[in-house]
Amino acid sequence: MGDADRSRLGVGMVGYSFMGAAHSHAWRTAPRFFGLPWDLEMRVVAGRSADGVRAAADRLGWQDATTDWRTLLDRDDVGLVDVCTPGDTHAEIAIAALEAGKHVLCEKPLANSVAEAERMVAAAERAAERGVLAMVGFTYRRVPAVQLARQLVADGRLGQIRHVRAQYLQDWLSDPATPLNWRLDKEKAGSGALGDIGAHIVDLTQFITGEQLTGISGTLETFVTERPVATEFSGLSGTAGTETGPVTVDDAAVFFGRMTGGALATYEATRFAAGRKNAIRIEVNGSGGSIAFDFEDMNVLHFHDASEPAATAGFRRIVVTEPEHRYVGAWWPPGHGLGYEHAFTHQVVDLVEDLAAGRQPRPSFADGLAVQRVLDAVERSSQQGGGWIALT
Ligand code: SOE
Repeated sequence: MGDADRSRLGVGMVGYSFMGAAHSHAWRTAPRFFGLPWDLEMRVVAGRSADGVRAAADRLGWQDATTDWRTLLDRDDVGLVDVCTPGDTHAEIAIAALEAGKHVLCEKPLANSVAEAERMVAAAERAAERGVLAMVGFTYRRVPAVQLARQLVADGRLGQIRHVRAQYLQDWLSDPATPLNWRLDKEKAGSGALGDIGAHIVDLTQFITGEQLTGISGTLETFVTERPVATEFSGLSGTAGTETGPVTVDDAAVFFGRMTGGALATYEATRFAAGRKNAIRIEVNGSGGSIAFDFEDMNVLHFHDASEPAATAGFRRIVVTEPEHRYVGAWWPPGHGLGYEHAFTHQVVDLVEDLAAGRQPRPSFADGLAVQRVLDAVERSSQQGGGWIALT
């Protein structure tokens, strides 16, 4: 096929802050390292401030900037809308984009409520009948060591899964002087640590084990209920003003559940784990062995094979940087590791390959809804003092 015959996918992105920057990097980088079936065009970025969005377009590599995301829907040169806004606008933008015939990539968690997520799934199902497809961005699935963990489970190397242990530990809120931002506002974010980072470990544990949670019991806590209002905020830090305002979400979530195969699963999501920066720790114990992953050492997977002789058995540290490992061959020579941003690039690669093949990308909006149901169950359980909430 000659270059002139290659299809092009024009992308329009909504939001240009932390996630917008990570997604922009991925749209720019994916075609440069991976042989994609389609050419990508970074057409337009939308945001609320005219100056801010124009500066972001120039900095992040977008051709046009607009303050009205709805204009993306009328553009013939935009085939996909990438939603990088806070959760309160996901449903509105994603549903409108799907109805306008645009593929959608939507940041996690899918929505701020189960009702919104259900409407998004219904819109995605209607769109899929016309070949218009939607994906939710649980990016950590695309870390090569996570892919290897899933492969080991799928290959039966862990046998019957008995324990799933998951933590997502950050500390960027442990200082009470850290100012408020939208992630601490229930109206905008839906929930706190639960939806922001707990959603990731719910998705990861279900992805790695191939099992679903069947019920949950949990509790939420807000340690610091009042914080300074920010005069400006960028990424996860900002400048504190003199006024204060309420924190309306949880600071930490602790919950446990049962999985379809009978395993017990425990979860801890907090932004108050002093010294832990982005520690996503997943351990799975089965009748045949165990795997352990920590995102703070993200190029490594620990694997214990219980069939090895007892005298020499034990966790092996596998450095997941070989060309045999998923995605790795497109990057550097063996041993030269990957980082946070690579998972976003892999997400674009998988998405574009699926779109070009007319395949439903995963995680789908239905997968996002399944996670949303778990988040909702944890909130309800916490309100009832930790009571058991069945999920299936
Ligand atoms: C903040 O806790 C945050 O940026 C999350 O919103 C992201 O999903 C995670 O990748 C890193 O931490």
